[in-house]
Amino acid sequence: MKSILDNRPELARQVANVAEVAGYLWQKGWAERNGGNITINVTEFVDDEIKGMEPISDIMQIGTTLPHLKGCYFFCKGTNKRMRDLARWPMENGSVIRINDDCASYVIIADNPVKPTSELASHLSMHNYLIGSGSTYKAAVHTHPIDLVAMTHNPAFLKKDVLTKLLWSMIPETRAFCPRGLGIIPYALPSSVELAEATVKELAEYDVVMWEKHGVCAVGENVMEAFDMIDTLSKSAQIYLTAKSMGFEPDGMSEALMEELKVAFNLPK
Ligand code: 2HA
Ligand code: ZN
Repeated sequence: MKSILDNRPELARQVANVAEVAGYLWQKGWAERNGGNITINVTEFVDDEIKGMEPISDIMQIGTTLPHLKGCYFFCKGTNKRMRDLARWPMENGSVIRINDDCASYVIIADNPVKPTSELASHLSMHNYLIGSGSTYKAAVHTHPIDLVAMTHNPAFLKKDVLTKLLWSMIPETRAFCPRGLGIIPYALPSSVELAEATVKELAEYDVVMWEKHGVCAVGENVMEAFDMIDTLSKSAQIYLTAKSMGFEPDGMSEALMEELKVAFNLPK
């Protein structure tokens, strides 16, 4: 079967990276059934032939208007599709969409009419924010890490930057590789525009945010970077949990050690 990826090695590489990360999310146990979603902005890989491609779907509404996305293209995991299937067959479990000139609707252009993720409003709102703020980030990943989601069931951890400081203090890498910390978004209905708007607000300060009692959402330069930040935070959560299950409260790195790290690595916060 003909694919939009044929003779487009760079675009194919982007989709292969999404498939690789989808496999990791499944292996981690973070992607039950159709849980989680990935979108990447592939506009820079779009040539004139792609621009001329006829839609293979009806016009569909995003649910919100996103002015910076006019004429942009995204590869999106399909709604109701399994991460573990996206890993093996990305073009059967995801699709390329084009945002229409009204900035409020889109069409699917390839390869199959797979309707994009149920969290499309959140994902596209994040991409819209990123473009509008001059960011070079191209990827958004949403997944359900067991340890991090469990932590959001404790109200004490929902106060601003309590989790950021706790997770940073478990192992130096977490502060170094997730230097903007972890934002918290109070519970909102999955797929809602309210959740999308709350997520975008937090991106001014964080690259990774928790959706209370639901999951985590990360943005990054590419899909691998977004995954790595979530993986690093999850590692810290695992260290915390392991210490607690051994029967003690982990000491955590002291404020002085954290400050030393901040200076040594020239970290932003
Ligand atoms: O796509 O994770 O939040 C399934 C979800 C919705
Ligand atoms: Zn989810």
